[in-house]
Amino acid sequence: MTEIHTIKFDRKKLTDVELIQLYEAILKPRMIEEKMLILLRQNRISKWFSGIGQEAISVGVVQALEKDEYILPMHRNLGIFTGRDIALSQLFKQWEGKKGGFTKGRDRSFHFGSNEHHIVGMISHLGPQMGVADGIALAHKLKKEKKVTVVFTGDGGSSEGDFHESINVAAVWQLPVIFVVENNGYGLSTPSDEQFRFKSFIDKGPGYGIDAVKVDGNNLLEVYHTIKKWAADIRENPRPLLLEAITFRMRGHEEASGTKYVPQHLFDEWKKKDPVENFESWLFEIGILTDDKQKKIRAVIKNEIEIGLEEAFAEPMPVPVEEEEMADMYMPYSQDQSEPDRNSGEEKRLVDAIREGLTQSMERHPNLVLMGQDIADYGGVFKVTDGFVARFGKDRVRNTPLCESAIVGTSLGLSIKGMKAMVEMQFADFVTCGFNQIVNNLAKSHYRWAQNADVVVRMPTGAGVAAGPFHSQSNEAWFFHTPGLKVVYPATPFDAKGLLNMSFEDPNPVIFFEHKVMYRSVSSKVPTEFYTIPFGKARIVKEGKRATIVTYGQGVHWAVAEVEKLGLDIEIIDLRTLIPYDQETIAASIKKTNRVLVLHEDTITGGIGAEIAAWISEDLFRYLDAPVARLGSLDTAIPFAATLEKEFLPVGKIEEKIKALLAF
Ligand SMILES: Cc1ncc(C[n+]2csc(CCOP(=O)(O)OP(=O)(O)O)c2C)c(N)n1
Repeated sequence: MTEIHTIKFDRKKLTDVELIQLYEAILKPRMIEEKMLILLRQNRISKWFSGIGQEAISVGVVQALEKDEYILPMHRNLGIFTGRDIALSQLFKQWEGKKGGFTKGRDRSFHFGSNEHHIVGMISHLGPQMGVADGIALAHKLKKEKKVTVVFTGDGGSSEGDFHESINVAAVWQLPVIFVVENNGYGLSTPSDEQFRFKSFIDKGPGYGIDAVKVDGNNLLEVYHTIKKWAADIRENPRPLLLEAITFRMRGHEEASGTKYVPQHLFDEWKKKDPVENFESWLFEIGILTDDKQKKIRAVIKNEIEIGLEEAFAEPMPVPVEEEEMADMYMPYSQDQSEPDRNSGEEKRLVDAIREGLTQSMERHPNLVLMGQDIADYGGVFKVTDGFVARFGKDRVRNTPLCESAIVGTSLGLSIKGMKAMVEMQFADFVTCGFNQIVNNLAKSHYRWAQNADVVVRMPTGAGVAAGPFHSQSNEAWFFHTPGLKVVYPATPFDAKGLLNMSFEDPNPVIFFEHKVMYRSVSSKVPTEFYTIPFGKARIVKEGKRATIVTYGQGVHWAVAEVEKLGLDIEIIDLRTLIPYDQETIAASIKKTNRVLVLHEDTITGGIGAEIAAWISEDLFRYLDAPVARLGSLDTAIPFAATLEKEFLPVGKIEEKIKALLAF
């Protein structure tokens, strides 16, 4: 029994049994950590982020919630995992990178989720967690499930834009999320006064128009009672809460990084507030805990840890199987391969075809939610969702604040709850503000912990409207280079509707490009009924024998116009989807024509054409009578003045390029 006892506890109506359960719950993560620190010194585990001294927050939160309420913890929240009764052997395997962990050895430490345990682990970037929590809470709210979601952040992580964006979204949409800020004084080596200027996180509550409360983060019962009370209230009356838990990081950022930058007196002061020892000594004091009882509890936990460790160490390191690694980037989905008759239906513009596809997918999937800036009553800046609110209601057609990162995070949260989401980027250029969530969260979560992101990000893209560097970019190559995403880029209204519908059928994240110039300038026949077009099947736009042009998007229309003008016997292939792209159709064409030009609107260096040209050179070299030709835009930002923009685009150079290819 320890003697220090500086924290005052109020048991309220907790029974003796419940107090002992709370004691077991806080002791377990402490004992696991103590064991991990020994294993670390023995070089048997590689990295450790200690939560010693902060356990009361995790334990108080997890014990106060219902078992089926989602928690999104950070790197020091072991108590959340043990509180959800995760098998220790599986947890230890996760830390050791074993296949029997939660990520098949693909991600480390607490970077995993488990729907079974209603836990969504972090990605390293910290802040993105908060947007994901918004999505889970939105799903609960839409389904009227009366559940609370709790998400953690540190005082350091709260400097990230995601903190602001996610709390603001939760406030505007009145989402049942508790944002727990563990204010432990440091973000790595940076003390709070170099991290922020305000005195207290709760001062931010009124700024967002939400409630905010502060608790002693080392007082298990204070955390527990506070969460119990607020969670009960929020379940009935959904809204966010900002909860600041004051605590202290008793060890280094991670074990290898030391603590030299922390003054000793802080350790001395906070040692007296140790959450486990204080709770323990109070339980002794009120006669609920005895030496004998304590010994028994410790023995049970120790035994569980040892058995878990034995099992985890016994498992060999994972043996890589390339096909499995590749396949797991995506959720398996077997798509309908049939295509409807291209010549049926009515003449429609690209924008109308997209609107029709979106409408039909909304009817087909009642769990599909649309989110984007100005997409509700205003109908979006390109009017794609015009009239949708009247038809589907504001719950499913949601105007968002100006915050791409939080909204993409929200879309993943909806997926976790089995819903589908569409995020409309107002312009493809603005995706940079949601980039992290797309390339690190949406793209990687299936590979990491088998959670698909059932999300379509619609991207009004492209130049030709004299809109300058930030409303004209072609940025498909950024996503093409990110495993885990599918990238779709239709060139006709017929394809746009079918491919958009397929994007909503496919449970994987799809980046869907829509060319702004083509919205209202390109028309084709579009069947009125629902149909899909399979991904990975290019279209031969025009057959020819002398050369092949491989292209997509606006490039298709440029190529057709140029070849018609020149009257040449050239085959034109529209890729339609970039990931996956159709190597079979390209190869068959090149075997016939022996010459190829890869053409796109995007800038040339590192564009998609570079990849396709490299693949053709490597795999089809023996069929080529000329080097693979490539044509894209100038390697500059996109200029505003129409004369400059015209020169930037490759359209004026196609004739010369084709002639050189044929003459080689
Ligand atoms: C975007 C990003 N920047 C930097 C880091 C490196 N990093 C990891 S944890 C951390 C400190 C986080 O501090 P805080 O949020 O207060 O949590 P604590 O470690 O104190 O629990 C930093 C800088 C990171 N993981 N992600």
